Amino acid sequence: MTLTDQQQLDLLRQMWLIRFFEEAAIRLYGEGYYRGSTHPYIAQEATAVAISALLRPDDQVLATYRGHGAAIAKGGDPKALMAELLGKTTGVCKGKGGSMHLSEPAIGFLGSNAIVSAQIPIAGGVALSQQMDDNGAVTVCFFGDGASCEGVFYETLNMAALWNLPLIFVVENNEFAISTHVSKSVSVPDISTRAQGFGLPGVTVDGRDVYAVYDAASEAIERARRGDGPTLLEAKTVRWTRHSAVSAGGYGAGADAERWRLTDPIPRYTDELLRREILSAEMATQIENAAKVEIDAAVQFAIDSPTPELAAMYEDVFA
Ligand SMILES: Cc1ncc(C[n+]2csc(CCOP(=O)(O)OP(=O)(O)O)c2C)c(N)n1
Repeated sequence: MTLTDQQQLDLLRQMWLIRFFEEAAIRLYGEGYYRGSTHPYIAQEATAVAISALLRPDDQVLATYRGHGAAIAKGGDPKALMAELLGKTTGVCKGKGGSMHLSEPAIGFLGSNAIVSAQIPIAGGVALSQQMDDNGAVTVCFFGDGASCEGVFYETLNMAALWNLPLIFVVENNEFAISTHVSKSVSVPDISTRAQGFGLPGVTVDGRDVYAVYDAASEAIERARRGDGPTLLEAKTVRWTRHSAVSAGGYGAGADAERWRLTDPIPRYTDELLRREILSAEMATQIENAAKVEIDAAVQFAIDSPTPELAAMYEDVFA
């Protein structure tokens, strides 16, 4: 599959939407608009947008608590997502999920999950149901380098390989699990090589490179749609910000600033679009400004939306 010029421009728009959404989420948290926490997807935008560009509406995505970007990339409405963070009735889960429990089945975003690696076996079950429905739909499961050290990851790799499930495991290696560097927790240089032990293809790409992610994901998704089974795709990136709005971990203020700048996927992708003459400098500014306006409107919408009535606590609860 190849991307049209319009699709390539749209990916830039989505990356800016995610970047501004995350910056607003951090700011609003700091200003006391919501509690819990928030885990920024800043600097990882290229991975979610490139993969989602290949997905159908009925393909399913599962993500971690760092899942705002995956939700937006799958077509989530920033207004309803921001309202969810703020616990408002207009949120995707009527304000009961919050930042770490976003879910919008109607667009194929089954959910983000606060428990490290918990979404991986769930994704195995989702892919199994797609296989039984035999409709060519696939499941994409995002998780981190830390999650790739959990037992359920290996159990799911094994069963998914055994049953040829239409599942794409996407490990976003952002070098850190809170404050533990990947060199202290993972025994191999490339997490993707762990696929070999399960007889699966494993591929490592630069997760900050839209085209590299797109090409690798394209192969993995086509393989899954053909019924040839899962792939482990590793997207290498760098976490810029603290682990979350409330926790420590990661870099101290100002440290590695140059590295952050060099690895920012947005200017990198912008430069590539300019080089390919798909984008002009003027269009680049327009796309960035329009995304800013859209996120500002989402913030205002979320702030202005009502909080749930107490009685709503008993709605949508199953036993
Ligand atoms: C089962 C479980 N253990 C521990 C935690 C606490 N915890 C939250 S995030 C995190 C780090 C996970 O790192 P990684 O999988 O690399 O993803 P990242 O946060 O870098 O995206 C930990 C240990 C948790 N939420 N769930």
